[in-house]
Amino acid sequence: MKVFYNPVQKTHILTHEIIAGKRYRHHEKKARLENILKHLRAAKRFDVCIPDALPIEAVLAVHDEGYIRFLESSQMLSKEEVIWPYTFPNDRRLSIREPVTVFTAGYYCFDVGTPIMSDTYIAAMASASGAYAAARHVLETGEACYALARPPGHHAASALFGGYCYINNAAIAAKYLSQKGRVLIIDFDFHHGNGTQSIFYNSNEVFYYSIHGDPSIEYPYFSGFAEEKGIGEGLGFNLNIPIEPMVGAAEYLGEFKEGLNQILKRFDPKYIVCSCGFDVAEGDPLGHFALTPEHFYELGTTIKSLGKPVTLIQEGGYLVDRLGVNVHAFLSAFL
Ligand code: OKP
Ligand code: ZN
Repeated sequence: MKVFYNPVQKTHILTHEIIAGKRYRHHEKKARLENILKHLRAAKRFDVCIPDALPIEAVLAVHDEGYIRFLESSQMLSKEEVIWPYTFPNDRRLSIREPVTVFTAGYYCFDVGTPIMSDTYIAAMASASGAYAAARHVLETGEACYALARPPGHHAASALFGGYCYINNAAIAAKYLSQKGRVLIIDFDFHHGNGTQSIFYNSNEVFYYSIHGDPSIEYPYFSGFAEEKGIGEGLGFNLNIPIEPMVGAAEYLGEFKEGLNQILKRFDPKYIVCSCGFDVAEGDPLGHFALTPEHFYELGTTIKSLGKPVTLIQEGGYLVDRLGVNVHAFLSAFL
C-alpha cells in the first residue's frame, strides 16, 4: 500500500496545553509519527513516499482565504515565539482587521490546546499534501491509500483552528474527490470531528458520519450530538453516534456497523474518506474506548467490505507505544 508522509510534518513541536487552567505535557507529538513509520517500515508491505505540495486551490476549496493568509503569516514568528490565543469573539458577524496579531488570533481559534509556532504552517500544509496525494492516488488506481497525517485535521473548520488541528486534511481529500462523485466520510476518532462536520453541514455531496465519545462529557463538548443532522440541502447527510465512554469494543463495533447500514440505505457513495483516530484504542490517554489490534482489523474489514475506493487519513491516537501496532492492524485489512 502506498503511504504518504513528509518529514517536514515533524517540525511542528508543541510543548504543553492548558486544560481548565492547568498545564499538561502535550500529547500531539512527533513520536506518534515515528512509531507508526517504524511499524509500517518493518512490515515491508508499505511504500512510503513524500507527497508533492498540494495546489492552494485544493486548500481554499474548504478553507477561508483570510484564515489561510493568517496561518501563512505565522511563519514570520521567531523560533521562540508562540501564538496562544486568549480572546475569542463569540459573534461571527464581527470582522477581523488584518494583519491578525498574537492578540487577535483568537478570531480564528476555538480552544487553547492548539498553539501556533513558526513551523506550524509548513507542517500542516505538508500533512494536508499527504491527504491530497492519497486522494489522487485512490482516484487514479482505485487502491486504498493511507496519509500519515500530522498535525491532524478533523477539528479544523473553514476559518477555525483547535483540537490540535489547523488544516482539515480529510475535508481537502473529500472535497477533491467530490468533484467526481459522492463521498462518505467515516470518522472513527474518539472525538467528534466538529470541523469536518461544519465544512460539509449544508452539503448533500459529502456525507459526514462520526462515532465518538459522548460530547455531553467529552471534548469537543459543543457538537457531536445525534440531533445534528445537517442543514438546507445537507439535511439528512450528517450522522453522529455519540457513545458512552467505557463501552465494550464489541458493542462499539456493533454500533459502528449499524450506523453504516443506516447510511447506505439512503446514500450511495462513490468514494470513502476515512478519518482514522486511534485514540479509540485500549489505554489511550485521551480516549475511553478499548479497541485492540483485532478490533482495528475488524473495523478495517468492515470498511473494506463496502467495496468502494478508500482514502485513509490519520487523525488522533496518543498511546504512542501502541500506535504503530494498531495502525498496522487496521491497514492490514486493506492489503
Ligand atoms: C484531537 B483529536 C481532554 C482534553 C482534550 C483536546 C483533544 C483534541 C483531540 N481532557 N484536549 O481528535 O484526536
Ligand atoms: Zn481524537
